[in-house]
Amino acid sequence: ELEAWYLDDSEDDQRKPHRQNPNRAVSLEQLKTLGVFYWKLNADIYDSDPELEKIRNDQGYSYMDIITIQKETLPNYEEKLKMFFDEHLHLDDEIRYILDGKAYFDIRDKEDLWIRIAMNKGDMITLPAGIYHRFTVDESNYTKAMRLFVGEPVWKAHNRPADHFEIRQKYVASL
Ligand code: KMT
Ligand code: NI
Repeated sequence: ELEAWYLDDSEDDQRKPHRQNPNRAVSLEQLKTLGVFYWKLNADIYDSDPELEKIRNDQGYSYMDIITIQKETLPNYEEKLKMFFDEHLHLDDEIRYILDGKAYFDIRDKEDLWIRIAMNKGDMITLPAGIYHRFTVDESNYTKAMRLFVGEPVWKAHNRPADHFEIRQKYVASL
């Protein structure tokens, strides 16, 4: 299952787990209260997976592409990683399905504390529009992810502070 925990406050390499000692685990139930949803799928058959098809139909995830995040294949790798790790929000849900490798999504909880979500092969997640978050690869430096979107994708990230957006206020009110 999905594992999540509260981050420590060290400035050390973002790719490290940054668990507190002792670890402060966060459950799927807690993530749900923040509007984060999760599915576990068989990434070996993503090309022809009826379960994925059903989710895409039910949720209206009409758009999809695949991004491979590794130094050798992603143009401007370092720059992009830096951008992904800047705290930001989007005006739409961020939907990601890990097809291979690993990654971390960090999200803010209701008290504005960082929660780290460890994503492994087969993990699919939705971050709600308006939630502050960031992304990083882990120490394996490799992840292949499907990006899904309702309709035409809008990748624009609004770095914090972005509290004036209506979607942000709507999200905060939903908590
Ligand atoms: C984002 O907006 O945080 C991202 O697109 C993260 C990288 S995609 C796996
Ligand atoms: Ni994002």
